[in-house]
Amino acid sequence: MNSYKDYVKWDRMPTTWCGGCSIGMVFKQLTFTLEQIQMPKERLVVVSGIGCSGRAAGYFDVDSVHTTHGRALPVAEGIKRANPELNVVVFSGDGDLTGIGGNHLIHTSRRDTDLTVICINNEIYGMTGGQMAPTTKRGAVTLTSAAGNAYYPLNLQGLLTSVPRHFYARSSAYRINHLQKCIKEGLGWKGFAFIDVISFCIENNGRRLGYKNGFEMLDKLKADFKINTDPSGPLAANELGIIQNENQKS
Ligand SMILES: Cc1ncc(C[n+]2csc(CCOP(=O)(O)OP(=O)(O)O)c2C)c(N)n1
Ligand SMILES: [Mg+2]
Repeated sequence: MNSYKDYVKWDRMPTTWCGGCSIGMVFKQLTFTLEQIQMPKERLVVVSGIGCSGRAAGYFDVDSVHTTHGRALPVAEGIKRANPELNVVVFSGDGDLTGIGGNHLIHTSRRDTDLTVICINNEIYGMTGGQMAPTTKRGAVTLTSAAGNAYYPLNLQGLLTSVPRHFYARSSAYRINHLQKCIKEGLGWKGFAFIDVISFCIENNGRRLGYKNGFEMLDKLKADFKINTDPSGPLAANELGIIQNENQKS
């Protein structure tokens, strides 16, 4: 029997993540889920890109790769294609996966490669100081949008569900049971499973937006998002849930 603790490299603790950061919360839920399904350690590979979220690869006590910025998906796809027996989990940030790695996201999802992607969507380039990302809300003040972000954020749900066969889940760092369910179903999905985890960054984004601490940001996630257990169409902006389609026809 593996405990969730067996999936963690304890000699690397504490992590580099700031106090009150949501990345550690999601990291922990992933380890809990691995324990629940008794994922064999030798069958699991974790791949990350660069960024605070990307540090996760180094904290899992399984084979892992900390790739260059934006390149987690092609590396993960290579691993999966070389050894289809492996469960390949990509754990990375919104900037990494949807910004610099955005082209890979389009094509890896289109190829329906059997990967489970956990995207820590804190709506910012956190590690580098808080530059606006493709996920940053319109009007949000960031390091690089002092007058408010002039652009629309990327519609991740729309992008990922434009592939006929798809698995897109939106959860949050606050709804931990729902997050575990999404991760579990994503791991069980044969194909490209993308879990968009609405998260936050207090140090390089939240304070600029007027939050005092991580708890206030977590509380905001609680207030803003509701779980839809049986969505009949696309998730509304304030909804968490799973959108999946087995249909392979174009
Ligand atoms: C090719 C390249 N470009 C830019 C950078 C600088 N860089 C490092 S982390 C990062 C942003 C990461 O943002 P995100 O993926 O959202 O992760 P977070 O830190 O928010 O968890 C950037 C732009 C880099 N390391 N390599
Ligand atoms: Mg980010």
